[in-house]
Amino acid sequence: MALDRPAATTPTAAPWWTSAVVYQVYPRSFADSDGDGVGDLAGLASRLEHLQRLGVDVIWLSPVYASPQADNGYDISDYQAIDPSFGTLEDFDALLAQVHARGMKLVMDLVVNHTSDEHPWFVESRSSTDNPKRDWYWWRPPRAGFEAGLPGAEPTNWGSFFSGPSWTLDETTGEYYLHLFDRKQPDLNWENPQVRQAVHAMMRWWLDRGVDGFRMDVINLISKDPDLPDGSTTGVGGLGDGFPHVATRPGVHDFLREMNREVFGGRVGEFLTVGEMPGVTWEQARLFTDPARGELDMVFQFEHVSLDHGPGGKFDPKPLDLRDLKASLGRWQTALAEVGWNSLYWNNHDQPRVVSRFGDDGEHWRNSATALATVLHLHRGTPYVYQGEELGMTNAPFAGVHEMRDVESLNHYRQAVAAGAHPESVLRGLRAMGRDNARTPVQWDATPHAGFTTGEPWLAVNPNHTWLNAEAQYDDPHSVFNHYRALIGLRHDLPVVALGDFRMLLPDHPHVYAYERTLDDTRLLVVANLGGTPQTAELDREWTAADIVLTNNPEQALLSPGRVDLRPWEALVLTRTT
Ligand code: TEU
Repeated sequence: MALDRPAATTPTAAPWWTSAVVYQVYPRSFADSDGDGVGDLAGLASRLEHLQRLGVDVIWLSPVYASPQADNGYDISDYQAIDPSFGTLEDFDALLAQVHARGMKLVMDLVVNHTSDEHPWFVESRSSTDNPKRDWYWWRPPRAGFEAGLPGAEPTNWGSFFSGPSWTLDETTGEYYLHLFDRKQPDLNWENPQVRQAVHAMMRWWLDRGVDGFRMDVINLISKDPDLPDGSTTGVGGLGDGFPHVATRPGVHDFLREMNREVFGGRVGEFLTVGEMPGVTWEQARLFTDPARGELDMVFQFEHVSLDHGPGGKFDPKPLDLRDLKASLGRWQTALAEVGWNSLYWNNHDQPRVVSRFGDDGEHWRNSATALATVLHLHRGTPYVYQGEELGMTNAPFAGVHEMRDVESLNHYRQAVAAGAHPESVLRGLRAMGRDNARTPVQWDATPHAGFTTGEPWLAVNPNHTWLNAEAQYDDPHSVFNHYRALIGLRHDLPVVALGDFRMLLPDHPHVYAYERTLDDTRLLVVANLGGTPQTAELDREWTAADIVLTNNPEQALLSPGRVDLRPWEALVLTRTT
């Protein structure tokens, strides 16, 4: 991250990542080189041509560190070693050299809100109450008046993101330790300067190795209220909501500024930092991404990917109202227009596949995938493409919970059924919103296991890989893959895409998403029918004579003075000079 940022954001002085596109690799499911059914670094290296052809600039590599894999690598037991399932440090260095040789960058996934319970730091910390590393984690005695191990004895009533209490009793010392996620992911105590210094040293070690930055896992959760107060009992099973006491507290800003000074200070280079921040508001994001504050380049916010969460939460989905989506994304465009910067995403390894979620993975699969991509990519911000999204990969047809692997889904299923929910209704929520949907192997070709592995894949390949795969799309000018290539090309070639002002149009139209981008005398119009029935959109008459920059429909656009008639899932990009 360049700390001495330029004053203006004109095309010449804008940070490099304003015109960059990031591609997320979830290595476990990307490409397997040794036939063990799990993706690995050599497999990724063998597929770099795919990424170069797509035109992306940066690879965000989900964790490949040593890990017991309780949460598929988001539970780290050695930050400076590669898990044998992914390869070796030599494999990593070879991959990084190839990525750089191709003119791309690579950022690591920094998971430092918590470690694995098998990390030596935690093994030491749990060994005794007076161990020097005891205060590297959150330990507390049973709640006064309660017997250790019995319900209610947990130090707070907080629930875990992964179901159940967020405290686990450790028999060795008779105290509880905090884990906001799985019990195998104990939370680090960032109030302890020794913890921060150890994290900074590790980050510098990776930068010295040549990496180009970090995606920071739940980084807004690292500052807890040291009084550890109970949450309001609103959670499932009487578990309180600890979120207000651990999320986006003021201390996070101090920790990030310190991290910047200690890790990036004095370094010359083009770095990228993006903080994943569940629950962050646009007001808070302005502070985190204000270049003058030296904290982060951008954040991942969750407002737009929570709009279809029903009364029962994520696994109780409800239909998306496009007007809500436009209001949300429009709010973030306005909020970060003058100060800060947006990340732009539909997908990642935690979200269901957008073409199944917000599009139509049946009759209008291709057009809905390309329309959604067009709408997202031409906003102001840095787009993130999640592996397989560029192919239009869909949710998978899980027959039952036995085919799922994700700790969040499996814990939710157990807890919900134990609480009396009908298994089929719980499965419906998991099939629609479960994270395994994003983790089925990338579909490279129509061969068995889609060319992902020669062995038995750790998670079943989607049966639709027989027609939905990269090989089938490379040479099809109308494929999802080539539409993504075109969108990425527009960001590289047109300054108005990277730096133009944003203005939402037709905010109340229930099916059409339309907006304008303006830079100097150049205007760009994006207008898309995000639905399965024909729609008409009123446009300024000047757009009648505009040039068509991109469309996802090979048929002649139905442009007439003051309006455009859009076929189902038709997206149109027009440009003109004023
Ligand atoms: O996810 C943080 C987070 O908010 C999760 O609760 C996730 O968004 C949720 O599953 C959506 O319902 C990060 C990582 O991206 C995720 O893969 C890890 O499991 C989690 O942190 C713990 O490291």
